[in-house]
Amino acid sequence: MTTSAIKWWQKAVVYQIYPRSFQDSNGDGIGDLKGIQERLSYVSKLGADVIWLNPIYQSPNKDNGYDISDYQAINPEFGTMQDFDDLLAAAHARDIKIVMDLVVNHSSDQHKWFIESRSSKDNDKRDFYIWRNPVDGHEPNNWSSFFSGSAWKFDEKSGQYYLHLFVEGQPDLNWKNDELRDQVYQMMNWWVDKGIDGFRMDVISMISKPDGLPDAPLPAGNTYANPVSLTANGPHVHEYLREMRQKVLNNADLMTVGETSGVDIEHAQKYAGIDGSELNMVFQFEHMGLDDNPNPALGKWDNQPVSLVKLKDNLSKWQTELEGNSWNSLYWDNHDQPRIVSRFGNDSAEYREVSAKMLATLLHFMQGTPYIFQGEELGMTNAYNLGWDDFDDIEIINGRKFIVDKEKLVDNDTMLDYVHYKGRDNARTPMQWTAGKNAGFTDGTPWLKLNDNFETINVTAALADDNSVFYHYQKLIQLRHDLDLITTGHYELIDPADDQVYTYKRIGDDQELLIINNFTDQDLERDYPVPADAQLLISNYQDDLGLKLRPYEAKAYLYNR
Ligand code: ISL
Ligand code: CA
Repeated sequence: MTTSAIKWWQKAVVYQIYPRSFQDSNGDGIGDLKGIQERLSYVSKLGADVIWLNPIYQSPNKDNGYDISDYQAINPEFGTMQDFDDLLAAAHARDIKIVMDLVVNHSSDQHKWFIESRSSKDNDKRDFYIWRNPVDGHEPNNWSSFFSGSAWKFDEKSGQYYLHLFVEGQPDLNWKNDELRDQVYQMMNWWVDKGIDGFRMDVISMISKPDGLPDAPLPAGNTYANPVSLTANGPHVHEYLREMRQKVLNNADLMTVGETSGVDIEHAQKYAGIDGSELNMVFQFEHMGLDDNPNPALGKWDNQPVSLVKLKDNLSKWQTELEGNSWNSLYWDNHDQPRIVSRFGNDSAEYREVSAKMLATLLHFMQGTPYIFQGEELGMTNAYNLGWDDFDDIEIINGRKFIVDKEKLVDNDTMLDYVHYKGRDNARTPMQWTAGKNAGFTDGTPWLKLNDNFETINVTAALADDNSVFYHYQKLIQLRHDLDLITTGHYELIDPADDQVYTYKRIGDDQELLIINNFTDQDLERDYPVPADAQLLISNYQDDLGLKLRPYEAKAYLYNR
């Protein structure tokens, strides 16, 4: 890849904001748009180029805003459309772009389309959703919802079931319907005309369902089957995205990222092809599934550490296979994942900061567009102080009902361990700004309990400490902006079978980078050839002992070839 061909979003770093938990401005305990605007200087200081906002639209909040009842209205909890316009203008004044969440695999069951659709079989919006007759008095197929139980909900009034791959309040839209697609594009263009800078597209890989909606393979002993192998990358998905590209995305210089659950390399190359026919990049999930439970009925619920060799193998595959034909997104954390330092790092007092910096270094020298989820840049950890009465996330609540109460697959305490390891609320606790009341997030009662470590881990402390995780992220962002090699270099993994250290190169015409990451709490030694005049660009220790590596040591060298 040549430097002159670099697109702005290929050199950009994205900061993801979960509005509900970022900054409350009016004391109701819920983060809001004005709160975000107050904190823009913080995002500027970090150096991020783009903010991705999780959904801020009108929503009954069955799945925290991912169930949208009006795509063109702001959820009053977050403010008004004027607040949004002000935020967008304020961000642009600081040269920060704003990417919006687009949730059009499903709507809320309170959306006017669904209210009409449900009203009768011959309503002209009936076909905007996926309705089927019962089969032998049962659900039309064996698909499970991604949030437990059947993916079908029976509607007494019309005697049919509707499909909801997520919760009941999230009926799936029928993308086969031309008028539906047209309405979605109109809505998107309305946001583009407002001047937004792009879209993050929620489960966009699932918008085209397989013909005939066949059963999914049912693991022995299970009642319902995870349909992802059938619902992801369906028969018309690329056709729909090409159409969207023509009708919306080409109308401005946007950044687009598809959240593509179930994506493989072959499909990613299409979704994110550099020919520009669909999207700019995708979020793939394979590296987030390496620590899933071996029992498919338990899915993600487990508490076992990831294998470094598998992680290397997987990330390297994505680096290699997408190079030159499509584009990666790079992420560890988001609002659906636990905190990375607690998952792949070490969140003990001794190693939290150094391992958080190691993970950052490992990811931020790769090819792709990096995403940082709020608080990741502080090394925020999982929230072990939250108990069953504190959780808000529907995935956790339904998961416990199904796995513990109904199917009795594990007991309550084991499930709690799993939730503390993997649950989505780990990411969703309020942002930790100060050591003061409610971590400076709100004057009121926070909607979700704070992580009780906010007195030590917070923005004020991070900004006052030259060696903080924050400044390490700031430096990584700066390096990406300054050094095109991080965007363009060819990726090469060193020692794939080494299960302690993750080392790779980024190779350019004249220079190369060597990135070394000790994944263990051990002192180790390696013998990579490093030229004597190599320049140390960044490290998470104060001094450099060369290839004698201390616990979680991470560093990057730059040298001429
Ligand atoms: O969160 C997951 C596992 O913990 C994923 O299965 C997730 O549900 C999937 O990646 C889709 O996520 C997106 O759509 C969901 C929403 O709940 C998530 O927050 C969103 O990121 C439904 O809209
Ligand atoms: Ca508020």
